[in-house]
Amino acid sequence: MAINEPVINNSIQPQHLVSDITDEKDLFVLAHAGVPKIDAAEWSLEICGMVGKPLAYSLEQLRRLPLRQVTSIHRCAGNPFDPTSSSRQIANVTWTGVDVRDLLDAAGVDPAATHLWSYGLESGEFFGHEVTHYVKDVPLSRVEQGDVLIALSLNGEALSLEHGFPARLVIPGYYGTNSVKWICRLELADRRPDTLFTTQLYFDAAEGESPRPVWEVDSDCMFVSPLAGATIGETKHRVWGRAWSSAEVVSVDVSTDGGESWVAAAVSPSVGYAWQTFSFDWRTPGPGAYQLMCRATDANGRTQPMSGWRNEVHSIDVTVSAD
Ligand SMILES: Nc1nc2c(c(=O)[nH]1)N[C@H]1C(S)=C(S)[C@@H](COP(=O)(O)O)O[C@H]1N2
Ligand SMILES: [Mo]
Repeated sequence: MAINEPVINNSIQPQHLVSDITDEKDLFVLAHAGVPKIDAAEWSLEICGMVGKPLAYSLEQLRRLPLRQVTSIHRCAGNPFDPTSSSRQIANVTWTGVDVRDLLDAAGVDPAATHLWSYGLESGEFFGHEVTHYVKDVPLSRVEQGDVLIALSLNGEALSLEHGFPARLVIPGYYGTNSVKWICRLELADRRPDTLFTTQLYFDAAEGESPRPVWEVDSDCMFVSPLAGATIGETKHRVWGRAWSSAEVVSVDVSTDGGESWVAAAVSPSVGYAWQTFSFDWRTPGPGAYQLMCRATDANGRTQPMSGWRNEVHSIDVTVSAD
């Protein structure tokens, strides 16, 4: 039997950020140990661990529960072996599903539980590591805030197999790595699980800091127009892009001189967990080569490093032509 292997298709282009909601065909796909085969009729979601009453739901049972819709950024953290490399795989999509809070209420969570462990169905191999279930965790306090979903659909359509059919976890505001696809088990516990994707990978430290789980999305932004390498003819050009973070983005600063000076761009209001749009009318100073940069700051005061981390400042080179 062939071993399941990683599926990594994360070539997000700025053009994919033009539409407010990312089309499924433009979405990245990540599957560390490959895409499993699923029999929906056999599938169930088990809720176990530190609960009063362990439960199991079939797909039909889940579909009959109250469903809610959440539009959220969907952000891959990039290569788990290398958080210092820039990665900007971002999308903005609408999920429909059951709030995990409702499922946990039905099961009766032990007050001593602190973490929710989630299991994907698949097994396979990830760069020499054997994977039996893709396991992640989230603090129970995040689940209790609401909008953590067992999602059944993406942009109004039933989930496709590669995006997690029949059901996946979605944790708005958290990196995509936490949103476990092909979910089969939710387990309540009073600690973090010690597994490959929780305490070995996706547990990283910026220089001088102690390791922390890759949970909340860092502040970040990206130019959509102009494109890197573009030649601009106009004397006035509308520079724009998308900005996002786990908290509201309160400002985006733009530099047109390689980071020497910065001006505040206009930023659209924050709506739920969706990305925000920034824009800036650039009066070009004259023909020549320019380096444009953008830098977002969120309501918690977190801004972007200039280099050396997954959310480093986005920088593009453009040319202003003579005519
Ligand atoms: N079961 C399972 N869930 C998973 C993964 C995985 O490998 N297995 N990859 C994660 C990562 S790293 C990301 S970025 C998102 C990607 O979701 P998508 O492929 O639907 O865009 O799924 C997450 N959920
Ligand atoms: Mo990812």
